[in-house]
Amino acid sequence: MCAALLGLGAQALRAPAALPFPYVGPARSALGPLPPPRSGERPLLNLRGKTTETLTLSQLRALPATRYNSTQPQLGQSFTYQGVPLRDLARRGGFAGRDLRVTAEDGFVATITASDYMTAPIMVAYEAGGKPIPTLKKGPLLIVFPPDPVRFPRRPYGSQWVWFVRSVGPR
Ligand SMILES: Nc1nc2c(c(=O)[nH]1)N[C@H]1C(S)=C(S)[C@@H](COP(=O)(O)O)O[C@H]1N2
Ligand SMILES: [Mo]
Repeated sequence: MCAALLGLGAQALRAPAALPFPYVGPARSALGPLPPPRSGERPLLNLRGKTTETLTLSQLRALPATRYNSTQPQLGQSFTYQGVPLRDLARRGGFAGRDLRVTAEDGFVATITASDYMTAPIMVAYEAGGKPIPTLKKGPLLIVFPPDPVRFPRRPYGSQWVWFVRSVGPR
């Protein structure tokens, strides 16, 4: 029994294996200056670093991008999502390695841990199937997890699939 308990302990304590970050498009820096917003564009994301930076869609597109297929748990629909990895947003905001707080337009708040977003390409998605994400599909911004039900099972991760995302910052 002792060995079994020790075994379980080792299992629970083992750091999860890092998943690949499938970056797409031209190499982009998370830290560099961003293009000015396009005229008429509305602000989409508040990045709460030392100061708060408000990003539009074209500015989010200028940041490092990842893209993969995943199933949105509430919609039960799969899309090829594209967005900015939380790791890159956190680097830009100067809080990489700290647990994150993600807030939504409807007041919903979730925590995403550093041990998850630093080792897996969890993203703020701005595009699904090559198009901006409509409200009915939980856009314009939503959190998307890689399609790994072992590492990111619906419980407890379902509550971290935040939709209508408004801000990302340290917890
Ligand atoms: N913006 C927003 N995102 C949200 C929520 C919410 O109320 N508002 N609920 C969360 C919770 S608690 C869960 S369990 C899932 C809901 O997905 P489900 O209905 O498929 O379980 O979305 C998460 N994302
Ligand atoms: Mo939930």
